[in-house]
Amino acid sequence: MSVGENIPHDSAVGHATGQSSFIDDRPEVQGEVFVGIVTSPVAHGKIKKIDFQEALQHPDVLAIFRGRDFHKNVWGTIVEEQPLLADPIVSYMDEPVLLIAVKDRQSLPAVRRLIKIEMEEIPSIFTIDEAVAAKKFSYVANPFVQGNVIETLQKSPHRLNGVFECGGQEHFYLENQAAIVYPLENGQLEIHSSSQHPTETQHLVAHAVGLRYCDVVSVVKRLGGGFGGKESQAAPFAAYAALVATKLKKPARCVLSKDEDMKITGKRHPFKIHYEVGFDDQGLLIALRAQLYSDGGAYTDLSPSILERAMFHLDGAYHIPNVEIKAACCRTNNHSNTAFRGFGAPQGNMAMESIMEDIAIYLKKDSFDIRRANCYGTHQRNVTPYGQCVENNQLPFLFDELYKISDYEKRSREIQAFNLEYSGKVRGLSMTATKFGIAFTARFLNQANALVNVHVDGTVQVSTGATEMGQGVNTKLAQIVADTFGIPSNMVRVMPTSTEKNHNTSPTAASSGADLNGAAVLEAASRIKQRLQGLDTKLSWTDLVKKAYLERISLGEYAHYKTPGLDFDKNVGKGKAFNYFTMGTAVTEVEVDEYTGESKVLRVDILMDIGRSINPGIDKGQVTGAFAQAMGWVTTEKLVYDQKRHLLSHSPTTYKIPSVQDTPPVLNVAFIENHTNTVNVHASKAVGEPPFVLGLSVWTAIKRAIGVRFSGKIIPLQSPATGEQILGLFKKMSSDSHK
Ligand code: MTE
Ligand code: QUE
Ligand code: MOS
Repeated sequence: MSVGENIPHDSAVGHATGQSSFIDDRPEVQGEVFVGIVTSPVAHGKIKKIDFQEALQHPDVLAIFRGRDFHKNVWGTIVEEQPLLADPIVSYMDEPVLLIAVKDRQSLPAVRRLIKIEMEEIPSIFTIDEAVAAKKFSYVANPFVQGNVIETLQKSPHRLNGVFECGGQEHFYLENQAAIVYPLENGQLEIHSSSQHPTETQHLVAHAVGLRYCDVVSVVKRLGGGFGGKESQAAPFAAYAALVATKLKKPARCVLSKDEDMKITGKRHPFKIHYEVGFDDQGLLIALRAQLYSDGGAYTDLSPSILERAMFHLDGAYHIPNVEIKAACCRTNNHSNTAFRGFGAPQGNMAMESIMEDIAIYLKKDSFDIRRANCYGTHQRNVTPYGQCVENNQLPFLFDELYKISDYEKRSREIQAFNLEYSGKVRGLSMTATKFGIAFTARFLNQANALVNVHVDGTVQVSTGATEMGQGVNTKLAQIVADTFGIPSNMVRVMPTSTEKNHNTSPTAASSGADLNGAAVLEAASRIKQRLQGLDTKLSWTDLVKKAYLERISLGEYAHYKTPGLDFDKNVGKGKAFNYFTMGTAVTEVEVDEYTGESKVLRVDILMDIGRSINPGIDKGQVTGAFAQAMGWVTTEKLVYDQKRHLLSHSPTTYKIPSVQDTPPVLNVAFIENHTNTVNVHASKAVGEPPFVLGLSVWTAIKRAIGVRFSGKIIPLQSPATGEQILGLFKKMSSDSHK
């Protein structure tokens, strides 16, 4: 019981009624100050002079700080190289440069106008092409190689090559970056922030103001969405508040506006992928050679791990006998790009799905047949480019089953008929798939710890390093504990995440929050249960707990979990990188208007293997949410900059995320039965990121729809497929075909 039930999200009522408390909902305490940020006016330059004397005279201003005021003005999750406040070199437009401590945040615009920054500009690099030409890389990965690519490419009956580009994406969480820091006794600090990684926040704050880790407590109650954007990049804002709190010995609050957040923080990595693919008459892949470039922006951040995950997911759901994948991360003068749901996998997978459509057009076959033929096998053709065997492979079944339940064949014929009848509109149908590797590819992160306290009234408090950002991890953890004890899940409270209770935690990321913390919680709760089983088992739960207390039996437990068996070695590019794979297929039908370029999603069918779900209702929400988010990425969410690299699309009026009107009128989500994933807690599978990749079917369906008018021609569609791009393609391709 409890595990597998559709228990409502533990914040469902709170969110719907507005009672859930986020960082900026915390009541202002006496003496509290607000921390405003002043940012760079150029994308690349040297600060010659900052004059803030006049600003200091403003009655609301308490102090102004520069980078040099930090104990240590440098941070970085993988490489320590990024200044907290740029000083003297700024490396991207709107990079934070100064902090203003004010009594009232309303004064900030007036104060900012009193500050003069003199810059000496330095030439900038904004695009992947410019960075590649200048050999500006923040990271070059060791390639993945299998078989003999050069020889097999040469011998392939058919070859295609091309360049595929996809754009970035703004996280658009509803709660912007936010932190409040309270100074305690003896210089200690208590941080409350909206972070996916409380431990990184604790560590960075300690470095920034010169404290030991034991003098900093970092608390996260919940996030109003993170999506990867608050994994590494939440920490600097806590450091800003910590600096002010330490210097002024007052509580300090740093909360960004949407515009500021969109301009300052990093986004999904744009990618440019060059490829050459060889295949036979049936469309079976023989060889693939690919070179991936990502735009990491000005600093390294998590880019190396994101680039690697793109390499790991370039294969998508398809077996490639001979393959060579090279990859590099470009250093540019853009905001430092960061984790975003999928973590590079969508970008890699997208290139492959694009190739699948191209092969289909080239061979004049249905792209479903090409995909199905290339799909990883269950006993053969099941080794990935990095040498890991695809075990428990459900992909062939997922393809065939969705083909049936989505009525693919019949609808395909109907769409052909529709497209023959001229209406100024064309329709496309396309099925894509994902095989999402679950585990942090950085092995040390695959660990978690949990604390379970049973109180004498029988209620339970649970604490882990997992952060609740809407994905429902707290509800799942409560279910696991309730299930272990055989009690209703409302007797279990998941407490705010705090580094005081759970130390050295990993970020809640890589979709493994519930996996890792769930396993640790299960272990802790099981040990308590074992101790209770020594007592009279006929007693009710509460009487049993009371008796255990009187018998002086410990009712608390702490446990640690690490994922066994991971051994990927990046020096040779081989090994077991993932604990298992979450798999799924999706088929999308779109309609594209030839005269406006507008695209509409008519119907979506999704079929996934998420193992034995701990909470199918929450998981369904994850699937539909991720799909919609991906749909935005591949259609309307375009980041636009001016020549100086000001972000022009810095608010919801100019940056178009999917709205309720864009929701597909038919959106069917189904899960297959699979109880065999015994390598994970309760045989469940992670669900947070994998369905994002399925949103690619919207893009491939658009690509197919455009292709209707240009029979046999490969459609060089890039992502996002905005109306502008689609219209441009129709125009260009029709004028080309008249030449
Ligand atoms: N769902 C909601 N509602 N809000 C979020 O911020 N983040 C996603 C996903 N689902 C997110 C979400 C990302 S990027 C990840 S890695 C996972 O949730 C993290 O949570 P989990 O590991 O507990 O699934
Ligand atoms: C998936 C992820 C992450 C990852 C690898 C994945 C992730 C993350 C890191 C990471 C890597 C190196 C570090 C570090 C973190 O790797 O979220 O602190 O030094 O943070 O496959 O989601
Ligand atoms: Mo998710 S991008 O791994 O935070």
